[in-house]
Amino acid sequence: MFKGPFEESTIKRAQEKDFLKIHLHNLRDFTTDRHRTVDDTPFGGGAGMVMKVEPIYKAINHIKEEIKEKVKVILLSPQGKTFTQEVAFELIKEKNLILICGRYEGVDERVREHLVDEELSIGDYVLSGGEIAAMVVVDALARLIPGVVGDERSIKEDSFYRGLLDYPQYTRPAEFKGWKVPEILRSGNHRKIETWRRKKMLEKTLLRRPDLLKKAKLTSEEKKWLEEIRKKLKK
Ligand code: 4HQ
Repeated sequence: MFKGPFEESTIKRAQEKDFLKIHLHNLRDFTTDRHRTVDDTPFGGGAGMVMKVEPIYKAINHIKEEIKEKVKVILLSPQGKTFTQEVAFELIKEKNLILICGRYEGVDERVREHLVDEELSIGDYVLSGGEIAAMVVVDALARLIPGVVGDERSIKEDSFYRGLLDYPQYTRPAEFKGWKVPEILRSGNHRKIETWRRKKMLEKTLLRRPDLLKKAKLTSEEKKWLEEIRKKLKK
């Protein structure tokens, strides 16, 4: 599952430049029975299967013994704290991460109680397994490593870097089927363009994700603009 996504684009580049090393481990390699069983029926009954604690314990120990460095153990699950850009900026400070990907209906609670440092969810929906969630986390982190994304500016200008949505972007042609690019962007007046963009970020965030504004770090000028935009929209 990991092969394709890890061999493309940002993650590929990060690995080639030796900024990132990804090691994949199959939990079945940490079993001892003939069928290499990683799941079992739940105590107390009920539908579905539960990931066993022992293979996960052995896998984590194996990795920890191998790297002999500080490592943060993360479980991907819908019960976790939501993985946001803010969490990404925290996680990128870590030297090593173990991302545990579960299948079936979940993992034995003792994994959370004794083996995991942090439980993360990539969003409120149910995936078939933690693998795609782990890939999402790896991708978001890889592009934060200095030197991986060519232009450092693009990280700072990212949507969410400042907790706001992006401003609208356009490229050539200046007119297509009568649909015009805003005149200001073609004016060459960089001060005015900058102001227009900052106001558009506020407007878009207010309209689509007002929840983000509570946390966004705004300058006093931006707070003033935001009030103006609020008034304008009420009319
Ligand atoms: N799953 N964010 C169930 C997720 C998920 C999510 C992973 C499905 C774990 C057992 N993981 N397995 N959302 O839905 O991270």
